[in-house]
Amino acid sequence: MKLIDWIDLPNLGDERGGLVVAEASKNIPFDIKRLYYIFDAKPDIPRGFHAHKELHQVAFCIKGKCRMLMDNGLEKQEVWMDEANKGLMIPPMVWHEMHDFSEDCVLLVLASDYYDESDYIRDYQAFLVELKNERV
Ligand code: T46
Repeated sequence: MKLIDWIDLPNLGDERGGLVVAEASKNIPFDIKRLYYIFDAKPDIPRGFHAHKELHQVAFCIKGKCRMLMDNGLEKQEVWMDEANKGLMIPPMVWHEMHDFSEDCVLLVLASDYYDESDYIRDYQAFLVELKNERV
């Protein structure tokens, strides 16, 4: 699977403004059980720094911009998120970090399951060990 995998949703907007639609199991490749959004993040305070064991997510930067670092243990890539209709897939077992939030940034995340802290791996060394165990 590609480390950077975007979902491009059409902008159905017109002269009145933009409109983007996400539909579970249609243009979003999982059943959406939760959404959350991050706003008023501080430009110099990064967030994330974890991987999920099972959770599938897709993140849309619906206003402003931020930089997302994605790391599958073999490869790291960084992308700018700054288009409201482009969602970045965050699959299980990808370490991700969000940096350089613009002051107006709003990051909307659709998730395949309810919040469960036991699904998080928040220690980078533990993440690498878990990946190694998966590969044997
Ligand atoms: C992710 C990235 C992109 C809840 O109680 N319920 C929730 O649904 C969420 C998302 C968070 N929380 C609690 C857990 C922490 O006590 O809210 C607090 C802040 O969460 P966290 O430090 O994990 O926030 P981020 O910005 O580092 O990560 C978040 C998501 O948690 C995470 O799943 O992939 O955004």
